[in-house]
Amino acid sequence: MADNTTASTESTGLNQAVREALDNAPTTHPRLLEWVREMAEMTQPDAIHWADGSEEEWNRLTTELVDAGTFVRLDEEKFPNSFAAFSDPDDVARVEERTFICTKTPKGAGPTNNWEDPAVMKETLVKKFTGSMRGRTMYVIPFVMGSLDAEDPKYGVEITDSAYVVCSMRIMATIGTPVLDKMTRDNAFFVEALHSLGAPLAPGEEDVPWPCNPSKYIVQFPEDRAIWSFGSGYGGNALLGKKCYALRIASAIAHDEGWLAEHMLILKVTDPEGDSRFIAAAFPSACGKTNFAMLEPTIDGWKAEMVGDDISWIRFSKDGQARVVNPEAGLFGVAPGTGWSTNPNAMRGVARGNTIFTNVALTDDGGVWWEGMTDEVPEHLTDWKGNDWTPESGRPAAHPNSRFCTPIKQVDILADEYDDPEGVPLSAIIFGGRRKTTVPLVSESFGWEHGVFQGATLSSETTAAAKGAVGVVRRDPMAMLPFIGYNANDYLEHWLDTGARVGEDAMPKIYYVNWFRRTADGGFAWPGFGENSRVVKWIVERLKGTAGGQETPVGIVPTKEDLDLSGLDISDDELNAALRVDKDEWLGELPGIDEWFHKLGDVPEVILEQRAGLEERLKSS
Ligand code: GTP
Ligand code: SPV
Ligand code: MN
Repeated sequence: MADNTTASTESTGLNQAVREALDNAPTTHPRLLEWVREMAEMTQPDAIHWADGSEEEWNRLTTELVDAGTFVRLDEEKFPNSFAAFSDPDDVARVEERTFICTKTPKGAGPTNNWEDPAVMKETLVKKFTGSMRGRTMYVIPFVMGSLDAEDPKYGVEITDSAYVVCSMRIMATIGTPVLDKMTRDNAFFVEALHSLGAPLAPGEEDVPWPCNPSKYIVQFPEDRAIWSFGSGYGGNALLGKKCYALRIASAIAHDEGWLAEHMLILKVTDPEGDSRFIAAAFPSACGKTNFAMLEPTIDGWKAEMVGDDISWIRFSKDGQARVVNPEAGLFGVAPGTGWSTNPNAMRGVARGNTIFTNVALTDDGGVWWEGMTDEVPEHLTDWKGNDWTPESGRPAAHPNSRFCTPIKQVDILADEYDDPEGVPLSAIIFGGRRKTTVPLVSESFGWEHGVFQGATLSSETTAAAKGAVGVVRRDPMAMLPFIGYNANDYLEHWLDTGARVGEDAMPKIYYVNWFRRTADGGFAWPGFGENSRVVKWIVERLKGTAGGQETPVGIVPTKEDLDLSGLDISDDELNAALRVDKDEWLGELPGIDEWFHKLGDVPEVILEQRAGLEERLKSS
């Protein structure tokens, strides 16, 4: 790796290829031209490529990635136009410790984010980025999150030195010429999203398949609406339209503009009468959003379709109707546990091809495999680290956070309305987490404020989606802990204010689910996946006013009789374990909630009142 700290002492001038790319830029957008030039001067790439988003470009870049050893081309029959990539073993997930919200004051970032003064952070980052693209091509990717036909299209431009990022962004967002043309015509504002692997190449130095840098910085400047990401090539760290823009920056924009940017899937449900409703659900990373969004109902007459699987932008029209948009154009889904029996819709989508897999295992015949993909385990694989693997190896073949990146249009249960620029009307919001105990299968909130309390105290066991310990219970408000781009107290206040402004009656009803509760013998109490349609049915019937439920201290919970259990193979013990609201377990939950509120420090009064109300109801129950 070249030493980029010496960059400023060497030539900082732009080479001829770069100067030509700037002079012949396919845009006249003044700020864009200025910004790209500044970033080129700082990062000193060998060349600049303006991504047009074309198929020809995809073919060229994927071929280059195969030649570089970053991609393995999969068997054309099994997975047409698809590739497997294997990351550096130290670059496999989001890095929350290295993620920063840089606002003028520490209070702007709040108690849950890492903060640094923007000027100080810029100084650090300028050093990191200086010369960081030497020996590489700088790609400029114009993109839009959500529809290009939206009233106020949310533009961004990602500058990156990773062709893997360009190919992945082409799947995850609308990119290239149509975006750039409209952005230029309207001289539109765009989020500046700078990304570098931080792995410059000295002249003649040979590249590695997955360049990255041990020193990582995932930095958001919400007040400037800007993103600087250094050192990682992986998912949420590097595909800057996704978590950095559509959640962290967008949540700050949403706070200012009166809407919500959330870590939620969007599901369309049609009941046997033919009435359709849209439901959004917030579960923390690797807690079941993609699977729930692609649910295959196991109950007669019910139909589920997908609108989105990870991110929701919820706006409120003048008549107070909540409308939700999925700003993404692709899925970046967890591979392990996604299989023909649990999520056939995802498997069919992926099998259509045009997919980038990262950190899965390779089969001997040019396919891919991961834990849970098929019931049968292959006898021999090449694991995600490139080693021989057999079932006796005693370690996972695919990394627990291995992913598939697939165009959303390949999902055959995609709802027609998925890309409606105005979004779809939202009837219910579900919060959920991964809890072995305490939290029942489903409960209905007593109202908006109680629902916001449920969201504010949402808890879940940590997963492999972020670097760090797995299985530790932590509070994850609205499944947004790693993604709130400002002060979490203000975020909760914003939820409350939005409800008050729009009016309780017009707001979606709030539910809280837990697919992950365990029985005494340690197994899952509830079978999950397609069987979650039974919970959806109860929710829809509650919305219609036709289903019963029992009032408990934590919300309205269905009894066995209120749930449609026809044809379900479940024991009484399991069902009791799934539905039970245990007073002692919940009283034991209160210290954790108090500790969390103490950490937040400035929790809205209304939420503290909800906390008191819960304790009162528990003690008098
Ligand atoms: P991110 O993409 O990280 O935001 O994750 P996600 O919330 O979309 O999670 P995903 O649907 O990919 O599921 C993650 C893991 O949870 C997979 O291993 C699934 O097999 C498992 N899972 C999903 N739904 C269920 C369920 O209903 N029951 C059980 N037991 N496991 C589930
Ligand atoms: C998550 O971690 O919630 C994801 C994957 O959806 S990533 O894009 O890496 O953030
Ligand atoms: Mn996610």
